[in-house]
Amino acid sequence: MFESLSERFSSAFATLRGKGRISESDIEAICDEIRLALLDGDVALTVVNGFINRIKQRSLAALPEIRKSTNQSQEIYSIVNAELVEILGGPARRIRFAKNPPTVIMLAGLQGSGKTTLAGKLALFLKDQGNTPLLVAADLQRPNAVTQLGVLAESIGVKLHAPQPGNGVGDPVEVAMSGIAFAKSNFYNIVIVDTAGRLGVDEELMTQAKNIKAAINPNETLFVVDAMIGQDAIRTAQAFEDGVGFDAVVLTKLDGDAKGGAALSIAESTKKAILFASSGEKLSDFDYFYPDRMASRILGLGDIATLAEQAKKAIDEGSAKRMEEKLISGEDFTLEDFLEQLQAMRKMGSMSKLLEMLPGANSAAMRKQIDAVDDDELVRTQAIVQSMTPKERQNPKILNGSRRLRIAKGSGRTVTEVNRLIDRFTAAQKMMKQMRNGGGFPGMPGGLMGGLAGGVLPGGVLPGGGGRHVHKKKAKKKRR
Ligand SMILES: Nc1nc2c(ncn2[C@@H]2O[C@H](COP(=O)(O)OP(=O)(O)O)[C@@H](O)[C@H]2O)c(=O)[nH]1
Ligand SMILES: [Mg+2]
Repeated sequence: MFESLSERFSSAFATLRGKGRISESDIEAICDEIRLALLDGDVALTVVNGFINRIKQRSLAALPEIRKSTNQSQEIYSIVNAELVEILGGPARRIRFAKNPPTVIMLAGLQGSGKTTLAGKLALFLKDQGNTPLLVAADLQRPNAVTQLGVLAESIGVKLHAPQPGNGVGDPVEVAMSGIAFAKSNFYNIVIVDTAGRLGVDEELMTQAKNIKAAINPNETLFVVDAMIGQDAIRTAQAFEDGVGFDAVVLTKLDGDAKGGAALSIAESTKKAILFASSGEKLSDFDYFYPDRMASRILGLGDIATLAEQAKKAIDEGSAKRMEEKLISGEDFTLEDFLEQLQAMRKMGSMSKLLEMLPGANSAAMRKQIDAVDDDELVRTQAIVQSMTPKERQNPKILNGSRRLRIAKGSGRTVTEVNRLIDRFTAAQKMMKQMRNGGGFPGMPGGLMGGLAGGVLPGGVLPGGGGRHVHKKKAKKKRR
């Protein structure tokens, strides 16, 4: 998502950067370009118009000040970024927990929008934070809806409250209410109520959701919407607001290749916060929604904050510290470290998703690398490194022909693959040295970047090799 949008923002700003001194007509020109990019990206017309007007007004009003700046395009960039964060909902909002537990969260939305999946993701997310969630299956419309939630609940070790089998269809309002009573008497501190959806907005669906809501009075009613449905998202949101009423939005399927217009227009058009973002079919593809990080991605700056957080989760503190000390002391990055980083990366999830968070991920060159990433490569690479002796991992220089042949046999790979890995590792090692001198990505465990570069990127090495380098190189290329 956002690839084409982000590419167009980048190129619009590249033109502006080339100007040096910025005039009123330059501001008009970039506003026109952004306007077209947003409309092509399926952002709602009213949202686009408001956005462009604010940018134009702010930029023109600040023009005398901007002209004094040594980096005038950067000033405009900051205004666009601030307005982008604003239409994405401003400061991130968090769940409002009930003063007296349980906190009741109800999910509403069209069929297929991702409610049931979200119920599981949310339960896991809250459980990991030390809560005791209860999942309530109040979707009695489809026969296997209860089973679907039951399977999810079991896989994450969360209790499911569902109608007793054999009781006929059952009443969703009753199931929801008995779920809350069950949570109270058994000390579950959060109740997540999954409800039924239809393919389109219809009267009966709205009434049912409204009745459930009236009966259980949730602390948060979340409208779940598939970001792939584009302009329809706004109409659907309006219908749910009128028919049921909701407190916040959850965007799902942000991993899709849609243009992303819904994500951009929904907060602005509903005036509700986007609380969570769902970005894949796996239960871990889920997080709070951060307007500033999303804006950064759209502007082509990547999402280093999320990447660093995920890295922190996957890499244990001791190993991160050891890596840092190594970087500082100038000690060599060994295959042993490399293996450790690869294992951590596997814990972090899909490689292409991780790489998409890097600055410049939507540039043509990076896109090509990301598209060529093969997640199984990580597994193969790991097998090769594991077939080396500890001595070889510490000192790859001793890897002569016969050792390489033995490793290839041991890991079931070819000698060519072993050679390629060693070449990549050497390149990664070099990159680590560069990072030591260049500062690297702020907040990123250093070794991880080495792992990324040597382990999975088909081209071998990331562009630039360190935080500052990336920007410099990109800027240079674009100006030509
Ligand atoms: N790619 C992707 N698929 C998702 C996401 N969330 C849900 N899905 C898929 O969308 C389909 C419908 O999801 P489901 O939770 O059953 O929707 P519900 O009808 O609203 O309960 C399922 O195949 C899910 O695996 C997401 O964030 N990304
Ligand atoms: Mg469902």
